Amino acid sequence: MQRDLFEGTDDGILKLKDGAYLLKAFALSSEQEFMRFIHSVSSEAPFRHMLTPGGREMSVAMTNCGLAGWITDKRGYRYDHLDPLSNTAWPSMPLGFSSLAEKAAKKSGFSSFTPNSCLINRYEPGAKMALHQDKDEDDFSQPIVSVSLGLPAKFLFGGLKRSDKPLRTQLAHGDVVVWGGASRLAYHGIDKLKEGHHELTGAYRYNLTFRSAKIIENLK
Ligand code: MD3
Ligand code: FE
Repeated sequence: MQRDLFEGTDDGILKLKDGAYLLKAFALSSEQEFMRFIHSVSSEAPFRHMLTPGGREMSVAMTNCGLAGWITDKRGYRYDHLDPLSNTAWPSMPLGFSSLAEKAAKKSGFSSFTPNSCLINRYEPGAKMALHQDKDEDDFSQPIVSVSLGLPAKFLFGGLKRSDKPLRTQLAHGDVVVWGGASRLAYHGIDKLKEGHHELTGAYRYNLTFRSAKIIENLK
């Protein structure tokens, strides 16, 4: 059992590392709402394979909701309040989802998390995300909260340097992880997704990351 690799807390919260807390199955009771929400967001702002600044197509398909959305193209990585596919605002973030993320953050000791952006990643078999840091936000005192749905994936959790040997753990359907404090700028990635079938998501894994992008003051 992976459980005994990690330090437990009284609340069913597992501490992965300083600042990183796993709330096993925390989103399970909202799985239907999450899937309905993903389908409604992607009917307005479709999943797409964005280009890295180096010109390579990402294997993970992405969309966003909220005041700001994370995008990448040849001009770089950034947040924008418009979907570049439609030049209109991203779909809004339902209150129920930001409140689940806020609740998870609070349980992990981050009492004033106010996400204004949610990146939705869709993995098909073979899709992966190379080791990277999330550093396009303005305020690293705010955590990022992730919700995993569907097929399980192997998560790589490294240190503050790319060369730090990553810890490996599985992220399963319904798992919520809060990444803040000393873990906020840790390198992380997802191994190539294995084929499988999940009763709710079929051949896919979805990951939602709730973020405080603080883009508002940057908007023209
Ligand atoms: C650790 N997503 O969207 S979620 C991403 O499963 C991203 O799709 C992965 O990395 C996914 O940027 C991993 C877990 C995660 C998210 C943000 C983090 C771990 C993190 C930020 C800092 C440290
Ligand atoms: Fe990331």
